[in-house]
This record gives sequence, structure tokens and C-alpha cells, in this order.
Amino acid sequence: MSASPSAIESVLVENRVFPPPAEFAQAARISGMPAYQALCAEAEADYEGFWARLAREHLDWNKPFSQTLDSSNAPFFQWFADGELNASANCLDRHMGTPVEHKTAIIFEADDGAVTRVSYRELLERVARFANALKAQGVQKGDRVLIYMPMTIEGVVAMQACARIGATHSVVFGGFSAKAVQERIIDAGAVVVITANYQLRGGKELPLKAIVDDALASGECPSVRQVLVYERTATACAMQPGRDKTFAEVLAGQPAECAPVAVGAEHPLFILYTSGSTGKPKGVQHSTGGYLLWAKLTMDWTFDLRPDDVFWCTADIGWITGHTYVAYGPLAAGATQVVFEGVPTFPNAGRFWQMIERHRCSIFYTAPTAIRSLIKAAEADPAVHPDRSDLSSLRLLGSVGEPINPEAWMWYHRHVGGERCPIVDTFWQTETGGHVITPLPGATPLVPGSCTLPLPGITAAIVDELGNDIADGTGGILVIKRPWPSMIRNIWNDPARFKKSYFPEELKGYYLAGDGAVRSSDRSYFRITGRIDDVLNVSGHRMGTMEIESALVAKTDLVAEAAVVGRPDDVTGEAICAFVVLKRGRPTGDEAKQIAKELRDWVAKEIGPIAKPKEIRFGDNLPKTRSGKIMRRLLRALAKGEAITQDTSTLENPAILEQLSEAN
Ligand code: 6R9
Repeated sequence: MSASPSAIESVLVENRVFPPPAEFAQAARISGMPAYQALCAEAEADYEGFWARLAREHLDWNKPFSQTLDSSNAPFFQWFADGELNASANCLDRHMGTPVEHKTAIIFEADDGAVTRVSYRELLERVARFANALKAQGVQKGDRVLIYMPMTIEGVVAMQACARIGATHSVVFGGFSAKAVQERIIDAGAVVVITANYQLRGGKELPLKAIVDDALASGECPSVRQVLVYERTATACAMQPGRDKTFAEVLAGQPAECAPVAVGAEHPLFILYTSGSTGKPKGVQHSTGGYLLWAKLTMDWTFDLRPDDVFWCTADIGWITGHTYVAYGPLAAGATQVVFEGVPTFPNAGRFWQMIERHRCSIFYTAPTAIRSLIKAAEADPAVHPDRSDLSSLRLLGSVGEPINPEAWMWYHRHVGGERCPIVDTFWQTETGGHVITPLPGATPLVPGSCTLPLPGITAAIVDELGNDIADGTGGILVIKRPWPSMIRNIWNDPARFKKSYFPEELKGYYLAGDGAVRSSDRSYFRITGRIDDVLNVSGHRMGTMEIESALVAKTDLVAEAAVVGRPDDVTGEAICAFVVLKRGRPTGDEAKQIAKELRDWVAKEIGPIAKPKEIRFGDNLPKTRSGKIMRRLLRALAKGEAITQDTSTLENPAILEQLSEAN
């Protein structure tokens, strides 16, 4: 079986329905559709009262809030603004003196398979010591700290320690380049960088500190005073005296107690950079109160968390999923969670299934791209098939990051979930902070390929270009009509872009998600049809086409012009396809291959390996209108290998299409 584009489209006629298994529904926190509908009705009847109730129930406040929602400066909405709390205290301290204190917080499995466990008590002490170390380095409330760390307990500790002292963290995924790290340091004005000497992935030792050195080398990051280095491996890395210190050095003598700093609910907990439709990534700014409420609430609602669950979200802390469902949500909810350092294919592609068996995971949350690649691997080698592992501990599965095609859904359901586990297909974004459209596993009948219905209180809708509602069955623009607690607060340093990107004037003040969607005629279920802007989704990672184009044309000795589009891919969902015009003319044969490789390596260096185009095609020119606009629609068709049926009469240079239709 394969996830062909036609399979993705076949969801249009999807009519399989999977109601929640009776046993699951009976025990669930939200049990049955009437319970879901009752919550929706409560939110509708008293929107602010609903969120106020939940914020009081789910979070510990140092100072209670008196106002729930402040819309006076819309779209810069404020939630619980005069309340004060600390995120780390809500994830750790709150469990002390309860049965959770000595419960395992994190089961860490290293790349080489070594397993370490820490209890909530131990985690609190580690976070407190690290928070003290940060303070000793002069980090203060409101300072920005850049975290460039491997998937380790220390990565989570670093985030929690920042939160504890009110410093705003900005985590950068360990696959990003020196240039990307540098841009983020500069934009955020980070005073400290927390990194590791190396990261271990798939049996390989990959440098992190050396990349930070590169990012700082040019002297363009004057804000950075200190680099703190976690020695993940025994291999030495260069250390700059005065600037660089090891974890061991800064932790020495630090006490295991550190009073959490109460911050206002709107205090920025973190900035996380994500791709948009221009060349420059956006620093998505999240709050403390509203964000944390969501992290905790969705652990209960979407994952139906119970005290004895073993939760495993496979996302890296460098992405929003790793923020909300590794670093904050599971801890706020007092869950035992698995944190995995490595990759799904090492030492073999059965690693995920073997780990579920080893740790008796009950909730497993991953991305469709991982599922699709593991389907391929299992078909090629029965030894890594999930059927070979004992997955009986699982009770719930989740999917995130991109649309899951029904064939992959069915395989996940059958071979991983043993046909007994509901699958929550959770739609959300860096900007939404947590799930917004998702099934509730004890209530919502599932339809493969559909993220089903909005969470209670989420006013998701499909509208036309003027913000008018569109009937079920017709595709349109996905919006959320009312503000909600965990929404993006701002784009760091760029409020004008925030307004323009997410609250365009013509959309009646609605939040614009950037995705297209359609609701089914029978159940009004949402199905996400993909981005409507110039953002690609490659293996569940967001990549801006403009970002890649800027990187390509930055190779000024070689590249005259470049246009990047996505095309459907069996495994990665979308693949990056670049059309390039060279200054020296169109290369062919071996020269084309060699230059394509050079450009791919260049993009990896400029942005990171995840941005490498899968295919590069060279032309004498790009298809343009007479006014000089690149016709991306035609490029998308060419990348897919489709015959051009569109009207090309407005093209300046129709002959170019034939040249670009062949792979080099
Ligand atoms: C959480 C996360 C957000 C974009 C989003 C959409 C796509 C995420 C999805 C989904 C269909 C789902 N997306 N979940 N599409 N079904 N269940 O992935 O955040 O990296 O910001 O990406 O991912 O296109 O707009 P982020």
C-alpha cells in the first residue's frame, strides 16, 4: 500500500466511521457526544466565564486574575492579564506532596538505547539547580535565552529553568544551520545560548556547539554574553574562555531549590520561529497563562490522560509539538512520558514499536510522515513490522503535523492500534499553541483523514475571501472567529506583520490559519486541504518557499533566479522542487547533477538539511507573465509531472515549459 496522491484525495469520498470503543468511552473524561456538546454549549452561553472556570481549575495562580479577556487592543488580545503564575511551578512544584512527587516524570531513551528515569521530585531539583545557574550567569526575568539542544532531559530542564526565572526561551531545532541560529539570536536579542557539544542521532555524533560558534563568529550577535554547553558526549569541543562554560561548571555548588518567579499571565513564555510566506521566519510569541492552560487542558481533553498512562510524543523540543506535548503539557498534567533522543530508523525501523513495548506506552503521538516511512520499511522487512512487537499497552494514538491520508490512518489503526485504539488526528499550528480541531477519543466518531470537530470554545469556521461563511461541502479559508487563550500574542519585533498575517482587514477580525479546509456535508467534519500561502509542509515541518528561494539566490556567483514549489510525495507529504536559472546558462548532464548537489548542500548550510530541495531543474528562464510575474501554478504542475492544460496565452515565454518539464 502506498500513500499516493489519489489516496490523499480519496478522503473526499471517505465513508468509514469508527465510533469510540464502548469501554474507552465509558471511562473517558469526556464521554460521549452529549458531554462534548455540553461543553460547547457552556462556552457559547458564557464564553469568558467558560475559560475563566477552566483557567482556575487547571492552573495554580499566585495572584488570581480578575479580568478574563481584554479585547481593547485587538488583535493584541490579552487573557487573564492581571493574574500571576509561574509555568515551571505549574509543571513541577504543584505535584510535590501529592502521589505524583515520586512518580516517574521522564523515561529517557538515548540514541544507543540506554534508559534513564527521573521522578518529578528529581526533575524539580534539576530544574531548580539549572535555574540558579542561569541566575548566577546574570539571566533575569524578561531576558531571552536561545536553546539549541538535543532531545534530552537536559533540553527540557533548560526550558523549564528559563520559565522558572521568567526568562523567555527560544528553542531552535538542532537541524538548523549556523545562519538560521544567528538570525534567531539577533531577532530575539538572546543574552545566553544553551547548547550541547554534540548530539547523538542514528549512531552518529553531530556537532551543535561548533554550529553555535559559527553563528557567533562574525560578531553579529553582540547580545550573547555566555554559551552554556551540555557535554552530551566525551568528545571535546572548542571552548572560548570567558564566553563558554560547561554545564558541570555552572551547576557546581548550585542549590536544588529556587523559588519560581511569578510573572503576569501575558508574560512571554517563549518565542518559537516558524516559516511564513516571506523569506524571514516569524518569531511566534506565546503567553504564560493562556498557553499553559491549553497545554494542560488538551492533555485531559484530547489525550484523555489518566494517572497510569505512559505518554509518548515523538516530536523534538525544537518544534511547537515538542513544546506543548513534551516540555509543558505532560508535566503540567503529572504524566509519565517517554523522551527519545534518536531517530525512528536506528538501529532499525522497528525502533518505535520496540520502544512502545519496552516502556509499555499507552498513548503514542507521532506524525503521518513517520507512519508512512515506517509502513514502507515494514513492507520491505517483516522484522521491523509493528506486528513483531507487543503493542497491547497502547490505548490511544495521535497524529499531528500534516493531513493523514486514509490509507496510512487505516494501517496505523490496524497494525499499531490493534483496531482498539482511537486515533486523534489533531489539527493545530505553532500559532495556536495546542490542538484546536481534533476528535475527543471518548466522544467523537472518527472518519479517517478528518480532524473532525473544533474543541469546545474554538470557533473554527470556513469562509470566503470576505469572511462570509461557506456551506458544508464547499472548500474555503479556515479561520477562528473568536480569540482563545493559547493563541499567538505577537510576532516578536514585528506587530505590523502579526496583524497583517493573522488578522487581515477583509476577514472581519477573524484569525487566519493559513490553511484551506472543507466540512463534510453529513457531519460537518473538518478536513484540512493544505496551506493556502507559500508555505510547504515537508515531513510535517513548515518551510517557506520564499525562504528557500532567498537561500538559493544568495549563491550570487551561480544563481540568477529561483522559484520553489511543493509537489506531493508518498512519504514526506510534500517535497521541495526548485526551478533554477543559472548565470552561466542552463547546465546539462553531469554538470547539472554536480551543480544541483552543490546547491542542495548550499541550502542545507543556509537553512538546514530539512530545506534541501528534493529536485532541482534548470532552465534558461522561468515561466513568466508579460508583467514579469513567475507563474507558480504552472511550476507546480510541472513539478508534479502533469500535462499543462491551463491557458498559457499570457506567458511571455511558453517554450520554457517544455524545457522545465524534464528532470535533469
Ligand atoms: C502542530 C504543527 C502547522 C501546519 C498547519 C497545517 C499542518 C498540522 C495537521 C495539519 C492537517 C493535521 N497541520 N496538523 N494539517 N491535519 N492534523 O504541526 O504546527 O509546524 O506550525 O505546522 O501544519 O498546514 O497550518 P506547525
